[in-house]
Amino acid sequence: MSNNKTFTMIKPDAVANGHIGAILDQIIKAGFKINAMKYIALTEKTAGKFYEVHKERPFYGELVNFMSSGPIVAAILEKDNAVDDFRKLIGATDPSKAEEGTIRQRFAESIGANAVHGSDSSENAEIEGSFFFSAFEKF
Ligand code: 3AN
Repeated sequence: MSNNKTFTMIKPDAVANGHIGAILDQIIKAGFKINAMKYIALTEKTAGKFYEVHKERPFYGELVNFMSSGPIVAAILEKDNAVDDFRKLIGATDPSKAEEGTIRQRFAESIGANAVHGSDSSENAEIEGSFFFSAFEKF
């Protein structure tokens, strides 16, 4: 599978804290093109479905509650080596361990409220992007 797309969400904490613009600016300046984007709120049901792979993890309930607590920005991003380059740009899951200058180091509050999501493989990027966007919404 080609590795030129990834999927991201700007999470409710970063939206509530006014960081949408700064985060998008950092993403675009890092060379990512926006292939699809929407400002939307997940319900508990849709968040639960999106994070179904984490169902058995102890933080699943907390994660679903948090991700349905306010609006998010969902987007498909395009760039060579998109998945790995985006994971580098956002930094470690735990913002206290994220490298200086990464999106999570700059904008995240905690391991749960960690500002952004980034797909962990091209296969998951495709699944996650299709969860939010139809063919008519991708450019
Ligand atoms: P990443 O998003 O960096 O791939 P994963 O896949 O391990 O991290 O976890 C998915 C999401 O679950 C994270 N983005 C974070 O919001 C949440 N999460 C991960 N670990 C914890 C934890 N220990 N406590 C609360 N939430 C967590």
